Amino acid sequence: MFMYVSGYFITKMTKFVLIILLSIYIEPAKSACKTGWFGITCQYQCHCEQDKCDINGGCYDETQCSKGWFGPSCQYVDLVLQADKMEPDYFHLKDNDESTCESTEAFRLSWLLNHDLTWIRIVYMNEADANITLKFYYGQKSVSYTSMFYNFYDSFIDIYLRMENLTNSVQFLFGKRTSICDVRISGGRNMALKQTTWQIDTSTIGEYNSNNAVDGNRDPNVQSGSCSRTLTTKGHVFWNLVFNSAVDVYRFLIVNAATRREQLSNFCLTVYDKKTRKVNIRDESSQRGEFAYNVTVPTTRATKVTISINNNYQLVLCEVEIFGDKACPNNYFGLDCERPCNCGQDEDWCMSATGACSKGCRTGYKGVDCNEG
Ligand SMILES: [Ca+2]
Ligand SMILES: [Ca+2]
Repeated sequence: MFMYVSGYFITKMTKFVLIILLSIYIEPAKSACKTGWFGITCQYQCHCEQDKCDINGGCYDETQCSKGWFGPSCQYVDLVLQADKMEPDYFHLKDNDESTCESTEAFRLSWLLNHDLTWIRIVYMNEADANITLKFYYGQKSVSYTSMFYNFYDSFIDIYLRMENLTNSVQFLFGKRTSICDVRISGGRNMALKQTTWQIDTSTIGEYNSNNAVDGNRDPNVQSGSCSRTLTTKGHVFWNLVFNSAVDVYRFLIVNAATRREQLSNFCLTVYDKKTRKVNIRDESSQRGEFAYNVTVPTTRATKVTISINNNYQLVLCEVEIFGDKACPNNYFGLDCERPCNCGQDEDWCMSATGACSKGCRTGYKGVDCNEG
């Protein structure tokens, strides 16, 4: 008698269990890392709104990439938001909202810095339109590109480029009045984060460890425990970073300490590539030291980066961010080059960032990453 369960109750119980199971199933796999990080070894910084990243860096709870970030796992900096000038100044093209649009025939973005551009995304209100021309400039001079391909999707296009020289201005021409909702220009992802570092003396472990400069925290307060600092021995002081695997780099952000900023003036930045070719960039701008240094170079294959100062007492770096992308082996892409490309032809150019193919996906595959059957 006690074992009797009515049919009605069983149905209710089944429903209840089903709902529980379903809610466990649809619950996104949240990152097991500290808030603000994701990845197998928690090596990637989360760039979803409110730090709501799943284990792959995707955004849950209907959040999207934080303003200033876009692309796979929100890992790519948006240079549109870093532009010093937009003419005309279209607010809705840079508001991180794909539902707000502007009607335009043309606009132009300019930066004080020079950039090597690799990838541009344009989001349309309606169907993406093939009728678009991009013009690049360095000051008044026109800059050409060595290759470019367009990939069309329902409401956006991706344009991938290889530039001949650095550019500081891009003009978008649509041919006729067109409703555009968002424009993104990739400034790469931060490849320096959590990489292997060391500095001239290893005795400064702990509080001023060399890896404080790649901990994802730009806090310029030396006492906060997020800056690297060498000991005070006068001579050639240096800080080194080695990438886990080769990367293509084009932009550096070096955050100075808030106090005694003059110590970092006249630093030398050296980029080593596979053939130990050196690209030296010396700061000659000032003796007083800036809050932060932005340095751009044409895309350079890098395995190691050194920041050094001659004849100095100390080298303090509160954060070093190096923007670019992985130099994936042929036919692989992804944050760790872990995903095979599905390009139609093996000699296709497959983008490390998205897996997009220069001559289209292999037959039977579609989508930005050519991964949908
Ligand atoms: Ca918008
Ligand atoms: Ca730091």
